Amino acid sequence: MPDSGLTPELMKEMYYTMALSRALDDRLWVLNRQGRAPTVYSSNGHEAAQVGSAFALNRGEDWIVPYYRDMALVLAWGMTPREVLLHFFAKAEDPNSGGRQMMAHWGSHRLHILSTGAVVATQDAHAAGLALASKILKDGRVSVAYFGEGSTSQGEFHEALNFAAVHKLPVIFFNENNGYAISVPQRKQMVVQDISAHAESYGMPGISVDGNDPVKVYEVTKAAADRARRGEGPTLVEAKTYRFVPHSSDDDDRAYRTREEVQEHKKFDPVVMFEARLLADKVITEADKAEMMKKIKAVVDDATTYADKAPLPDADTLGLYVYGEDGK
Ligand SMILES: Cc1ncc(C[n+]2csc(CCOP(=O)(O)OP(=O)(O)O)c2C)c(N)n1
Ligand SMILES: [Mg+2]
Repeated sequence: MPDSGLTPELMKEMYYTMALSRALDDRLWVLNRQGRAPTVYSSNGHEAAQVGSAFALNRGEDWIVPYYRDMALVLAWGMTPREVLLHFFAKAEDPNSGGRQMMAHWGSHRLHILSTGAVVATQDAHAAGLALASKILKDGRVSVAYFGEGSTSQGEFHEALNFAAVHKLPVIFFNENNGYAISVPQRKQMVVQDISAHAESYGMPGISVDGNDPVKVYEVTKAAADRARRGEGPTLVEAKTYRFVPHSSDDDDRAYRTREEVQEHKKFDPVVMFEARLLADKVITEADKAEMMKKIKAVVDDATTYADKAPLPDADTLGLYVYGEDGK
């Protein structure tokens, strides 16, 4: 057992969350092809990075500012599968936006998830702003911005890092580097190999970690959160990973990467590898695994049925939150 402070119970919960996310994601693709979920953005392949980092934070108490790739993250943070599917079906009861936001644009007052902006990298500045508020309020919270490597070409990324470093803000910039920005491979997006290299320019630690290993991600994120809570300022974390599915359900990744490449990366599937490790370390047994899979199937089925039956938003509420509380 690694000396990570992770108990077997927590590891089991991490694995359950990763496997749940993968199963929910598989269901979403089916629902999309049936014409029921308009668009799907997946965390498929990113589960270890998202769940490992979430477990290192005060889930539901700290602030996260996710992006569309972060379904496993919001599940780890406390969003329920029912809530996820209510969102993908754009139902009135969707806690993310009452059925108004684009799919996979997360947000929750209850869980301290700042509403996702569609413009990539804006979340970096939002997280720095939240961290500034925490510093002023002395509320002990850490804020975490999650973003893809492609978004680091945006000015906001650099402005947010600089601002956070100057003001020693309790924030973590958490990069999920999957090597592609839709069809654009990293080598066409930037010259540097490691996103973490940017940290040096702004005077903060920058760490690259195997994003397919949830325990390693947990350790690195925990150290960054401890540093932030001690008042020592921000950290840039880069979790190197891969997405196994197209960018979204509207993308065809065969146009820009070979099937052989995808298969090669599947050897490092974070869900499969973590499961094998927990079985080998006897953290879970085959019987535990079978029980978890049964539960996951029931939970995914329940969420689908529940969200399917839930009512759509009333047309009279169309302007609500757009022009003001009363929608006028
Ligand atoms: C400023 C801006 N430019 C372009 C887009 C369109 N867009 C949406 S996602 C995306 C790719 C982002 O790739 P990356 O940051 O690597 O994240 P990934 O999807 O790979 O996790 C682009 C170009 C956008 N939303 N915002
Ligand atoms: Mg990317």
